[in-house]
Amino acid sequence: MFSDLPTHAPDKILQLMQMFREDTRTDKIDLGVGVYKNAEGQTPVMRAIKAAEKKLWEVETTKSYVALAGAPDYNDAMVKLVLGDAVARDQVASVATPGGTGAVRQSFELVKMVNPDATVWYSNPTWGNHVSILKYLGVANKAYRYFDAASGTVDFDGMIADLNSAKPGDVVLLHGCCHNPTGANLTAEQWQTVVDTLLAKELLPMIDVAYQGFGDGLEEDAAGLRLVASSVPETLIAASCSKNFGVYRERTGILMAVSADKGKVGPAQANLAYLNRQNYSFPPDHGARLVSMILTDDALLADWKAELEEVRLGMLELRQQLADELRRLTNTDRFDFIARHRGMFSMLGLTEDQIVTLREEHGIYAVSDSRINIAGLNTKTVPILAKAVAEVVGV
Ligand code: PLP
Ligand code: TYF
Repeated sequence: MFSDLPTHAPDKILQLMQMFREDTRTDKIDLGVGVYKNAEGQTPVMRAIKAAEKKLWEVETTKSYVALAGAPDYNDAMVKLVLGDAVARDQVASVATPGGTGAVRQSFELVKMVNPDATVWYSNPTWGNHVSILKYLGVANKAYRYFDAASGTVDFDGMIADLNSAKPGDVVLLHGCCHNPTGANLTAEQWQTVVDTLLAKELLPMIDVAYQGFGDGLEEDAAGLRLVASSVPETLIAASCSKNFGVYRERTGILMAVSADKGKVGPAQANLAYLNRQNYSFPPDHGARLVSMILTDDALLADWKAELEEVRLGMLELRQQLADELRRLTNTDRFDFIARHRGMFSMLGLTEDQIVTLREEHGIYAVSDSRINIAGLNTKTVPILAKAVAEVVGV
């Protein structure tokens, strides 16, 4: 059988990670994979996570199984963090998952199980794993217009026109905030129009939120998804703790099914737990436990929020510095959008050849679609990147 194994197209981001590791230049700059890095290039364990880990070591008396849905404390705390007061707790079914990816995957599986005729609509472009998992599961999928590369803004008319061609019961995959890879996000007004479209066309929103707190703030970043969840009959939400708690390798995420009809929550809960059981039985607990310890302890919560805010503001400063520097060097407003984008990413609008030149001649690693990770920069490397970009675009 093994001789019949197929080959698979590699993930271009993970491939780039490997190329960066193998590059022996000491002044190389990694703007590839979406992992937060501080000015020293480190991805630190957050202070509140360290403190929670220390406490957990002291108080944890067993590593026995928890529950198919994960720890109830974790589910409660995460539902509150993501949804706030937008819906009542008894309108939400939820299960802990291995990372946001586990939640994304199981939301697609739920769609496939219940409505095999549904098409999942995703933004063009989107995180590569969305499309990859949809294809792997054999779920019908289609792109909707999202990004206008020329202006660096959302092509909102195109998006709504495409969603209007969806059939009732189709699923619309939305990024809750900090769109990956473009960095271009919907305004409050545009979220409202999306809600109107979902309602008019009877579409099911599936919201992937992997960067809450990295854009405009914890509450601000959840405003769009909260509007959706409180306005439409049913919403699926996949949330990740990887970035905002910095617990990437612990695999900490949650899948929520929100229903206006409380009578639907029990069956939804049973089905989410069923999917956990089919895939891996009990979800990982360590990261989830740390997250719930932080979210339910005033001092840890305050410290986590303070550190997250430092991270967010640091990225905003780098965005402004890069936009200013590019404006000065190119003498155009072509790159002003970088300061207006939010989250870890922006797409620079360079060609694949220009990205290759950045890598080969300048040791600067960006994804081939010209996505850069803003957190891969620091105040010293921003001018280096700006100069290299100005050079490859020929000014
Ligand atoms: N969704 C998006 C848009 C992402 O960028 C990521 C990034 O890692 C994830 C989901 C899932 O992350 P994880 O599975 O590491 O929690
Ligand atoms: O987009 C990113 O860079 C992050 C990290 O297969 C990531 O979301 C990238 C690729 C991948 C898993 C995570």
